[in-house]
Amino acid sequence: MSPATIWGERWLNCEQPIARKYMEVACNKQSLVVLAADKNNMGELNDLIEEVGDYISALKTHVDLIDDWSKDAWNEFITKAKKKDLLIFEDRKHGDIGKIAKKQMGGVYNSREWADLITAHLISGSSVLDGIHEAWSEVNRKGGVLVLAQMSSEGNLLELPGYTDSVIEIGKSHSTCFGFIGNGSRPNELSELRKKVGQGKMIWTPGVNINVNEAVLGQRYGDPKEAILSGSDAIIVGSGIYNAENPKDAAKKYADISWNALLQRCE
Ligand code: S5P
Repeated sequence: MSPATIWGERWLNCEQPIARKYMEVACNKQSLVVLAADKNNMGELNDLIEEVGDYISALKTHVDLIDDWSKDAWNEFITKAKKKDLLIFEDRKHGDIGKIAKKQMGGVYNSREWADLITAHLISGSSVLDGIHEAWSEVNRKGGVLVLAQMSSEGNLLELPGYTDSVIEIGKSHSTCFGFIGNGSRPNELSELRKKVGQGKMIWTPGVNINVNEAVLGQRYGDPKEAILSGSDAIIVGSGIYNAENPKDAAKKYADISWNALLQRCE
């Protein structure tokens, strides 16, 4: 199915190449699944991407989780993921002032060179977005930031009155903001978020799992289908896939659920 048929105006009006790329890949693979590849070593990461890479549309990493990280091994892994047509999304959760966020895009991990997308909190204000933008520009790249507007964890302080609204206001008007992280575990909060964000930016949602009781340490889970129906454009799934008895089957299942929910949303 063509992206224009599925995404309609959002595809036609979209000015961000990365968002277009995501919408296109999602249609090709019929999947709105972003894999949270929260594994601790390169071997497991490589195995996981081989196994489920065909059923997901983006790869979310936490590069600092890896025990045996090396530049070469990482580059090889990223090359493999790109061959599977995946956007690379580093979940760095930046939050420092602009000039430091800019430097943090370099350093040992040098995420400005390989990450297409990156997360940031706006607790320090909009300069974090400018800093990240400048870091990408210096290596002749243009990436997108997913700004945390909501979180899935219980008792998170983004819920304090006014915070989410301020984040939406800044993010909506900033060209480096690709979209927002929304709380996948609470469909009503997601619908509210979509209303406020409008159609111009993406909303990607962690906190989804077919087995909602699997949440630990303050994580909260909601139903993946409900998340898409409530306005999410991508479900971020980690343990629901990599801890499954058969990760490939699990990835296929999340892909089907997400795609069918999108079709239902388009009806
Ligand atoms: O509010 C949030 C934001 C994020 S990015 N809640 C989250 O869980 N995440 C991330 O999504 C988290 O860092 C992890 O990588 C993933 C959820 O993993 P799961 O195993 O609970 O599906």
